[in-house]
Amino acid sequence: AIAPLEARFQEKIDRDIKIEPKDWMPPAYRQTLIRQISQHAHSEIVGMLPEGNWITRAPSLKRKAILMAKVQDEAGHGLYLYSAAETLGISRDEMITQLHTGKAKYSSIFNYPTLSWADMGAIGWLVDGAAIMNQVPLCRTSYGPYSRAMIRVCKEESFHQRQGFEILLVLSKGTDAQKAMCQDAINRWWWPSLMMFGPPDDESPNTKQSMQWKIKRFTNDELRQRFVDIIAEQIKLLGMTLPDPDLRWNEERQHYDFGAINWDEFWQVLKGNGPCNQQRLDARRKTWDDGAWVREAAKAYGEKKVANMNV
Ligand code: FAQ
Repeated sequence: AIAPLEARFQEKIDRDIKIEPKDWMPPAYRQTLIRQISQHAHSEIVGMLPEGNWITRAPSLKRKAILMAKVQDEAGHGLYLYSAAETLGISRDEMITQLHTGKAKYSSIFNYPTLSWADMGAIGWLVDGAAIMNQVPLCRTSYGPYSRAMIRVCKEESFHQRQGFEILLVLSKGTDAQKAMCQDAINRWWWPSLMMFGPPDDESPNTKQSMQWKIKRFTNDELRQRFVDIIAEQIKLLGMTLPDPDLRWNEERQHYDFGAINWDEFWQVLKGNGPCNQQRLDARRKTWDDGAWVREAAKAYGEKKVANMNV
């Protein structure tokens, strides 16, 4: 007797009525959301590591304060997203175990190293830029708690992107060494940021169903193209270039054409073979183990409080 329920569910989706935690939903819809939201949460948390690497080496007090605030925002995003996923019936412990055992994915982009200060600019501009392109439509995703979490996340990401672009703008007007550092960071982050949108549509097993359920509002390739179109214009303001000889405006399509993405590299990174996969997971596991005493203390305190109330 699940068919009428499914039909009513799809009708709600088609009418753009949000699905809320206590509403009936197909088990596969729930599982897809748990997968996507938890992976999104893990990305925010693992995403703190590449930038955390530069907090102690930021070139000025102002830059350090801004970078610390940005990395803290990412922790906040991770926490909203874990909370949104918990409304679907999975516990936070379970999600964290999935991350630490390598069962759950997180964004491929965070498996690349941050080699210079200019990388903080390139991450803000390109990585947060790609994140916004993907997440603004998620403010209209069909699951209520996820869509509401996205609104604040997107506001903060917009600030992150502006600060990244400004870092690069300053470097692009600096000494020859600073200009070279700026170009080098753009060269290294460009292709991995295009991979953030996921595999091409014809190799994306989840897109079709997720579009029908309005979990995703645009396909991977649609969002990637929009991103290329915007960045190909913004790069001109920096007086830098994108590392793609095939990038050119296509008058007929009214879009930029761009070169082939190295999908072998993408699938290798997903399998755990990127430059920093091991380092990132080790760092997360170590932080979890080092924090055991805090969890124990909080639990003991909670138990004491309950015991006192019973007196
Ligand atoms: N990395 O069938 P599809 C941020 C997996 S932003 C790793 O197309 P789907 C902010 C995919 O999970 C980054 N894995 O999948 C920040 C699936 O595997 P599974 C996070 C990827 O879900 C900025 C398989 O490949 N943003 O953190 C990637 O329909 C700066 C097949 O793919 C989000 O998570 C990838 N790039 O579409 C923080 C946004 N792409 O699970 C710090 C929400 C695909 O079946 C600093 N997520 N895979 O084993 C989404 O919009 C979607 O999940 C996509 C993938 C578009 C990422």
